[in-house]
Amino acid sequence: MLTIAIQNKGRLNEDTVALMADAGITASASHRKLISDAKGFPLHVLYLRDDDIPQAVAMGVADIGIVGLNEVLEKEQDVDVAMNLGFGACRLSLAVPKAVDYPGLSWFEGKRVATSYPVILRNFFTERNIHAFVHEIAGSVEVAPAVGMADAIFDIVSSGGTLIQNGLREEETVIKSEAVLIANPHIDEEKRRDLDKLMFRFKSIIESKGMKYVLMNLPKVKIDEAVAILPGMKSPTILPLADKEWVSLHVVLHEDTLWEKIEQLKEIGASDILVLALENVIR
Ligand code: PRT
Ligand code: ZN
Repeated sequence: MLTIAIQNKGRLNEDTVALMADAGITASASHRKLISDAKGFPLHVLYLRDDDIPQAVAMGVADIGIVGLNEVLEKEQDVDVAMNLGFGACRLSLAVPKAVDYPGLSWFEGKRVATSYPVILRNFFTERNIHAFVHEIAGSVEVAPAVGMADAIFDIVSSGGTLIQNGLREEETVIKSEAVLIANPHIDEEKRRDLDKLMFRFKSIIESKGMKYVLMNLPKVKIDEAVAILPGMKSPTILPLADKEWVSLHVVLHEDTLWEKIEQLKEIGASDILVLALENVIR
C-alpha cells in the first residue's frame, strides 16, 4: 500500500487535505498522530514538517509526498516530480532595501544575502558567476537587512506585502513554485499502478477547476451558429424541447471565456441561460 507524506500543519496542509477529499480520500483529522490510514483509497498518510518530506520520500519512508517545489529544489533529494497540483503558488525572489539604486545582478557581488534557501541561492549565483555571501537563517529573513545582518534577502514571495512592510523591493525572481506531488523513483509495480490511479483523480479535479456547466434554450435554426461559437469540442449537447422550434443546449465552458461566449450566444437568440458549478470532468 502507498504511503503519502503531507504537511502536518502550515500553509499547504489545508489545500492538501481538501484535494484528497475532492478525490474521495479522507485522512484522519488528528494532526497529533504521525500516521493514519485513509478512507476511500488504499493509502497510509504520514504527517511531517514540509522540510522533511523530500527526504522521507527519497528514503522510502513514504512512497509519495505533497510539498512545495521550493523545498524539493532546496533539498536536492532523489525524487521524481510527478505532477503540479495548482495550489501553494509563490516565487523565490531576491529583494533589496528600497533605498538601493539597483543596476542589475552585479549589485550582489560581495554582498551578504540572508535566506532559508541557501542551496537554491548558491546554485543561482554560481550559474551567473556572482560572488556573494549566502547567510542561512531559519526564519524572519525579511528583517535581516533592517537589523544589519544582511544587505539583501532571498525569500518566498506571494502577494509581496511582507517585502513592502519591511522596506524591501523585489528585484529578481529566481524560481516559481507551487505544491507538487513527488514520488520515490524506485517504487514497485503495484505502487506505481496505485500512484497512476491517484494522479488520474487529482488531474480530473485540477482540470475541472474553473469549469462551468452551462445550459440554455436556443432556436433550432441557430444550432449551427451556436456550434461555431463553441469550437474545438465534442460538445455542445443538443436536446429537443416540447416546443419543436427550440432546443436545449448544454456545454462545459471555462470561466475565462464564460461571459464572452454567453454574450455571443445571447446575440443569436439563446435565452434562459443557467450556469452551474461543475464538480469534476473525468476524461
Ligand atoms: O512547519 P513547516 O516546516 O511544515 O512549515 P513552514 O513554516 O516551513 O512552511 P509554511 O507552512 O509557511 O509554507 C509551506 C509552503 O507553502 C512553502 O514551502 C511554499 O511552497 C508555500 N507558500 C506559498 C508559502 C507562501 N505562499 C508564503 N507566502 N510559504 C511561505 N510564505 C510566507 C513567506 O515566507 C513570507 O514570509 O509568506 C510571506 C510572504 O507572503 P506575502 O504574501 O506577503 O508576499
Ligand atoms: Zn518548513
